[in-house]
Amino acid sequence: MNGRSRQGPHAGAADSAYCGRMLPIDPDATAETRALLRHLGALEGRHVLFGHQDDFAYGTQWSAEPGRSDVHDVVGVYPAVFGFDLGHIEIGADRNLDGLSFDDIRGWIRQAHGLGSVVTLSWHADDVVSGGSAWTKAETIPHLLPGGSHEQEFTTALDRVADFLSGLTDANDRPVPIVFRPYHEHTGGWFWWGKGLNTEADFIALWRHTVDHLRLRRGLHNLLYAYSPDRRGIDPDALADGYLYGYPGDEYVDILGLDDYCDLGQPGNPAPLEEQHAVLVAALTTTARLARERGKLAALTEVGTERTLPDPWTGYLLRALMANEDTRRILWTLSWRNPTGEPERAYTPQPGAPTAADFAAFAANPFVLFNDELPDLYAL
Ligand code: BMA
Repeated sequence: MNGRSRQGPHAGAADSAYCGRMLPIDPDATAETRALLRHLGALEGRHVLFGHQDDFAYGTQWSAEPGRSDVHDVVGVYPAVFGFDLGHIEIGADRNLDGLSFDDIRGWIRQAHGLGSVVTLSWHADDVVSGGSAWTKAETIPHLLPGGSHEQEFTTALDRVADFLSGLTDANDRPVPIVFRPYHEHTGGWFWWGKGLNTEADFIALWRHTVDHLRLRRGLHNLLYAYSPDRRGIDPDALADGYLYGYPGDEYVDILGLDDYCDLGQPGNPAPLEEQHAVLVAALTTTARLARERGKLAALTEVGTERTLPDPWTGYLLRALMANEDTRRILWTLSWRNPTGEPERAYTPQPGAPTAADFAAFAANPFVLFNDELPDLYAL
């Protein structure tokens, strides 16, 4: 049961700020990949898509139940964007870093695409130099680049990513368009590719090398590339400069993303809530403006709405997304995963949870699209 509006979006490509001319960085992108970017561009300023990480895989109180979704349990519809993570594909593992089998992930990607939603993949890549996790704090990048001590190992890692991505096909054997979001949150110092551990030039070189490898050497043409710095590593008084730290260039990025957990009432942030909200709005405004200046799309590629807020969805997140003309151009918002048995770490509510009614109100807002209200994002 849900009280959601059934009104579909009324956007057409001709109404888009880009008049339907927006093109992927890959001149050889598949027709469906080009269509996805164009159709997303046509929704800009009119709607925001709701996304959830690992939505089909498990929820706070279940795992491996085909067709189940915490989001669906609460609002009766699936997300418009599905995120999954490739971490551990680079070491040739059968399961990702959260224990999900890559065969299952491939199936969920097909399922999400078959429903007409957007699929985005992040990559918590291990540090192939030390064998440590993505959270290894070492200057790893120079060892991976051409001429580096682990160039060969890194080529193998990239090839394993490419092998997985090239196996993602739909029911007609066409490649599924994927928003690939590697090396996320690089403005923070917690991943081996992060700021403070490497030079900015090396981060840019890593990004470009990765895109070139997938596109030119491996011939993958079903990818849109999303760049996603984390707000925590960006000075709120110098948002644009901080955002662009490590930006690999307009030829290497399709979507300007932002990850933000720190401006949403986390216990670790001592600033009054309204101040935090203002920073969230400013960060989204900056992201969308920088995207527009470059003819790119913008998205809130990860967000952590705090469960302790009274109305985290309508009163906080949606208010920020609808705050002004710029924030309204943020194309999607993706909530992170709901680990089984850990309700305190869930980023979307359970039926009956204190914030479930607010989540349903968020879903019912005509500005917000879930799967059932999407136009055909892949129509040629
Ligand atoms: C992080 C946490 C980790 C998880 C990783 C990849 O943000 O949720 O527990 O392993 O994402 O999903």
